[in-house]
Amino acid sequence: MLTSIESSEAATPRHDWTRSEVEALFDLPLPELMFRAMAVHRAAFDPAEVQLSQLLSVKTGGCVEDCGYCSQSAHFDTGLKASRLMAAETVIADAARAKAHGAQRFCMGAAWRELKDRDLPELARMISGVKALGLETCATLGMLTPRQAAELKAAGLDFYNHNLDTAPEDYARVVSTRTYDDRLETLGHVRAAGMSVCCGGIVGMGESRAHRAGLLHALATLPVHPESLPINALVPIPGTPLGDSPPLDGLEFVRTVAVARILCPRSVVRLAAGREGMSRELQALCLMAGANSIFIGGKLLTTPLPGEDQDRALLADLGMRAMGAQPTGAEPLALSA
Ligand code: SAM
Ligand code: DTB
Ligand code: SF4
Repeated sequence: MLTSIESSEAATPRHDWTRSEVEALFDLPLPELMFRAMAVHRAAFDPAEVQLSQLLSVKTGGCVEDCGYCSQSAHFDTGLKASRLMAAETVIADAARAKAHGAQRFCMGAAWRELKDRDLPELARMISGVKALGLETCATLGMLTPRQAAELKAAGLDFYNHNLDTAPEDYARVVSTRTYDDRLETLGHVRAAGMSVCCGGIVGMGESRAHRAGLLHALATLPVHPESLPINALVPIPGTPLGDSPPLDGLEFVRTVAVARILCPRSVVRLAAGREGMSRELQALCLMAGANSIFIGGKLLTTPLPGEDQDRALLADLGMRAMGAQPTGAEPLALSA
């Protein structure tokens, strides 16, 4: 039985959370935090379902931004080879393979500070081709103008990923070449164009618990909660300023997921980067705490994910299935063979 607090928590998403309320959630005994997150999760979603996305880096490396976690920044020597924007046909062929392997959404990422108009025609072909396969489309291409956002929407883009990464007061430690307000401005253009928002952040960058609370507070007090909310665990990249960050304790990561679930009860919370470094048991705790999306396909943008066989075995062992797939009882596998 849910108490009235937990059921109302799920029924009416709030946008007026205070920082101290968010910090108090982080400070709850873990069993209490998990119970509340699980109750909220069940009120809006089937907890046996997980949304499956696949990423492709359609333009890799050489980025002018200095995000201290990123393998693709031209400011740091990470040994990554830069490449130009891929041809639409190549991307569409990759998306078709992703769909055949069980992906529901295909996300195209580019190492750009901002989208340039000259690249829009190729991107529009890419997006409409991926959409025509019957996949949900997502892109992450840096800052957008209102007109560019409208053109991407017209091409068939369903989601735009643009992360806030950390708390507002921690942002300058992580990135110096843009501001939090720059990020919020693009998110506003994405909303105004009628696209869904994918927005989250990274933990394990040496930030404090107060900063993790500040990130989630910023996300939960947006005018509309992001439809997708990725929580990335830093994948440490040698050569980047944050590459030597001390790893975040797994239970603190679970707390972060649980708090995100409670704050944004209707959002799909994604267990995003860093899954490769996590045990099956830690991933299971995150999925129980309210994460209900993962990236699949063996690779994020430039860093590895668990292999398809490992993901299939994990979901089968947990009795979980792809979002929207029929429960079969006999075969609870989410990924196609
Ligand atoms: N250039 C675009 C931008 O920054 O918005 C899109 C690509 S960028 C790689 C997408 C997101 O990936 C970043 O906002 C960040 O949250 C995440 N990310 C990048 N490098 C990461 C790393 N090493 N570990 C975890 N997350 C990372
Ligand atoms: C998000 O929040 N995580 C994904 C997606 N949005 C674009 C990217 C993770 C990138 C991890 C580092 C890499 O593979 O380069
Ligand atoms: Fe560029 Fe995005 Fe990497 Fe920042 S996170 S350096 S904007 S590719």
